[in-house]
This record gives sequence, structure tokens and C-alpha cells, in this order.
Amino acid sequence: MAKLAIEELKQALKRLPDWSLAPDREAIRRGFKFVDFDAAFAFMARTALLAAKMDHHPEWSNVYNRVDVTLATHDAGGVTQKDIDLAAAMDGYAAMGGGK
Ligand code: H2B
Repeated sequence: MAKLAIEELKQALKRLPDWSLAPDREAIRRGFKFVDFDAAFAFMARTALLAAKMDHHPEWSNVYNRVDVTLATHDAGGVTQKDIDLAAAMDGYAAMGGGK
């Protein structure tokens, strides 16, 4: 899968307003905040099942109710449609779990 050109990426990010371009590398980022650890971890569990199915995996860290996510396609050295699709799915799971 080929990485998106910068203009394509900016276009795609218009539909993902809570995500931004990482300043330091070719990746997109979003921080999620949940009501507590259980909600954050439920979100991570849903995402993990999808990531396994997609064979596409987030870089993320969790501290209590926060989950910080970076998405990039390592094989392509940048952001691909897979990252955009995973970001959109994560937005959906977060909304479902009361995440912001
Ligand atoms: N996840 C992400 N985010 N980027 C990749 O390039 C990638 C991946 N490659 N998950 C996959 C696994 C690849 O290593 C396997 C062999 O399909």
C-alpha cells in the first residue's frame, strides 16, 4: 500500500478533525480521554481486535483514562489509507465508549 501524498493526507484529515499530523515524522496522532481506566481499556480491546483483523497496528500508550495514539504504515514509511481507516474506526469506538 502506497503512502498518501501530503495533499491527499490533508484532505483525509478534514474528515478526522481530532487527528493531526505528527510534527516529527510521517504519522497522524490523536489523544483520547475516557471517564476511567475501564472505558479506556474497553476502547483498546475493541481496537486491538480490529487491528489484528486488519493486520495493521497502532502505536499507543495508556495512562489511566488516556490513550495516546500514533498511526503510520511502517512498511510504506508514511500514512496510508489503512491508517485513515483505522483512525476512523477508533473515532467510532471512542464515541461508543464515551471517549473524547
Ligand atoms: N502495522 C502498521 N501500523 N504498519 C505496518 O507497516 C504493519 C503493521 N505491517 N502491522 C504489518 C503488521 C506487517 O509487518 C505484517 C507482516 O503484515
